[in-house]
This record gives sequence, C-alpha cells and structure tokens, in this order.
Amino acid sequence: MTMRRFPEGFLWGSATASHQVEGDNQGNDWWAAEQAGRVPHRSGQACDQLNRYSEDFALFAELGQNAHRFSLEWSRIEPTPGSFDPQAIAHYRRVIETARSNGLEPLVTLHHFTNPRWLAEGGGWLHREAISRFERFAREMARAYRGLVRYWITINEPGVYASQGWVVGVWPPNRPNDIPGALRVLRQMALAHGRAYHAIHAEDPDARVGVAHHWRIFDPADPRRRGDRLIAAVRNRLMNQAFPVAIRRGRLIPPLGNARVIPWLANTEDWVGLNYYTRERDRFDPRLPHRLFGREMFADVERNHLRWEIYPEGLYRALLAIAPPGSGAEVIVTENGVPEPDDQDRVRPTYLVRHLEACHRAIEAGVRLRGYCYWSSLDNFEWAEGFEPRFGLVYVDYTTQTRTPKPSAYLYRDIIRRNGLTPTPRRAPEAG
Ligand code: IFM
Repeated sequence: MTMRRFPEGFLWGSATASHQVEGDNQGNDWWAAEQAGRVPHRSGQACDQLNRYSEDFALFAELGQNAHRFSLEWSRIEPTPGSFDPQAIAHYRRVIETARSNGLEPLVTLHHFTNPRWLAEGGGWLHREAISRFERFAREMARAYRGLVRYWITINEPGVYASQGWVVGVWPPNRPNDIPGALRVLRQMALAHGRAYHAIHAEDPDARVGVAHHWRIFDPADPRRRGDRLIAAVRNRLMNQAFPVAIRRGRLIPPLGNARVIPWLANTEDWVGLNYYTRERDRFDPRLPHRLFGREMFADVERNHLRWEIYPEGLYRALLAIAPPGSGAEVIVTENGVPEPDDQDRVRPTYLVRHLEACHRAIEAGVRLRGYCYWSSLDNFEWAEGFEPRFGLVYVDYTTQTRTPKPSAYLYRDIIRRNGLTPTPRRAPEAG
C-alpha cells in the first residue's frame, strides 16, 4: 500500500478550551457551580495556561503542529455586562500573536460551555437577550482581533451543552429532565450564532466563521427492531442534524421552531467544525420519556476509559454526513481524541492512526477536509469527570505543572512531517 497523503496546506493541530486549561476562572458559571458543589470537581489552577501559554505553544510547534484551537474566556473579557476589560483583551491578543509567531494557525472559539456569571445569573441562555449579548461579545472580539484570526468558531457543541445542562442536568445550570429548556437553549444558540456570524463579518469580511458540531453516530441496538431504528433516527435528527440544518437552511425545524425560513440565519457557516468521538447503539424503551424513549445498549465492543465505543468508521460516516461530497462544504475536524488514565498512552497511537485513516478515506470519497485537531493538546479538566480522564498528547503533572509529551505526540509529529500516513505507522516512535 502506498503513502496516503493529505492535501497541501492541511491544518494539523490540537485543541483546548479556556476553562479546561487556564485555571482560576473565577468569573464564570462553572467556577460558581464548583464552589457551590453543584458539580463534583474543582478546576482550580487547571494547567495554569493563563500564565504558561507561551511555553505550551512553543511545545506544540516543536511537536510539529501548525494549528491550534482554543477559546476566549468570555467572563474575563466582559466581566460586567457591556464593559470590556482592556487588559483581558490585550492578554488574548498576546495569546493569538504567540500562536501565530509559533507558526500555529489560531482557530478561536467564542463559547465553549462557560458563561460569565452575570449572564448565567440573569437567566443564561434561556433569556431572550442572550442572543444580543452574545452578538455584542462576538462583534467586540472580531473588532479587537481583526486580521489576526481567520477561523472563528462561534459555539462549541450546542447540543451537548443543552443536553448536559437541561436534560441530563449534571452541568450548570443543573436542570435535569427539562427538555423544553434544552430545546429553547438550542434555538437561542442557533439564533445567537446567526447574529454573531453577521457581526463578525461586518467587522472582518475575511473572517471564516463556523460552529464546532458534536456528531455522534446513533445506530439501532438491533437493526431488525423498528423501535430501535426509530429511536436512533430521532436522536440523530435532534442531536446531530437540528442545529446544522437550522443555520444552513435558516429553518428552526420542529421541535426547535415552526420551520419558517429566517433569511438572515440561512447559510451562516463558512466552514464546518466537526467534533467526533463515538457511536451509541439505541434501544427503544417506553419507560424513559425523559430520555426520549431511548436507552443506550452497551454491546461488547472496544471502549475507551470513559466507556465510549472506539469506532473510527464513525468519523468517516460523520464527515460524509456533515460535509457531503459535492455539497461544497469545507470541514475541519475540530476535536477527536481518547482519554486514558494516569500517564498511559496505550490506546492513543492506534486510535490516532485509525481515525486519520478514516479522514483520508473521506477525502478520497470527495469530502473537502481541510484540517484535523486532536483533542486535546495536553491533559486538562474534563468537566464533571475532573482531572482523571486524560485526553492529552502531552502529560501534565498538576502538582509541578511540568509537561511531558506522550509517545503519541511524536507519532503525530511524524505523520505531520510526512503530511500523510505510511502503510502501518502504528508504533509510536521514540522522542527526538
Ligand atoms: O473535553 C471535552 C470538550 O470540552 C468538548 N468536547 C468533548 C471533549 C471530551 O469530552
């Protein structure tokens, strides 16, 4: 088999988010929930990246990467409604410039699960004005970093945010079983994305604006059972498709809205961000209305440390579904990765290669894939799971804050250097 090359100029990066790596994020609703014991773990200093971004970015560049995805912490930048902190803006300017000076193309997320406390306390994403508040923030950011940021991501995983906060209820604002709340949040976020899209373009016509969509494969537990097929299809439509359809066609399809076309919402995606991790197999269960009548079945398959199925074929399927060949859509994998405990790196090398093989097959099938960001650049705070699952290419000792690249970081570096996959590069090479 010959070398499988990726397109010229392919973006090879890794990803993080502010609350997971920065530390000391006292102004946001996650921090408030941590202090109040409404979530099980505290983020504390996390990876202290607020102070260590410069060394970290130099390390990612040394590891061959040419792109880096990270988020701006809204609560630092706009600590009270409508007043923007010049020091925080200057800080993130240095962060973006440091990424650039290390040869890392910045992919910048505006909303990655956390909200300023004032927003959360004032009704959060359920409030009608969340849309204009987010639009104002997006406009300010595009103005502040005009010419420095090409790839903007307005919102990370809106479906996950809505379901973890309002359906499962384990994330702030901790509202379990509130399905109407979740649907309203999704609808509000779609509208907020649309407004932010236009605000960013008004400030910087060269900006390329997208969303990081979480895409999970939903398959029926038993393909012969009609109920299982139905429930998998319903979940696929709600969790995977509702949001992309809303912002592409400008239609808030039921149950998000009345399917009327909102002209300014249509085509508000210059590129598609895809976060892919796993597949779920669904069984119809009439006793679980709050779980949309479905239950996940755990078949005997390869699973990661968090019990998510490892299913590389799903990345191929997700790419074809979200950016079909011939549609013209450009896509970047904005997240894909695997957790392991402690400093283990047993699963990751093979995981990485198999998922990149899936990417390459998708390119061959005609998908316009422009980049791949592994999640995560370094171990970090995994929300309700705390620090125990480690997704990083780089190990973090949280006591000393030392960083140690794992073998998979060097494997990734070698793939990047070749801009392609050799026939069987599954063994991690030595450091150096
Ligand atoms: O850590 C998260 C990230 O914040 C959003 N996508 C999934 C990752 C792994 O769970």
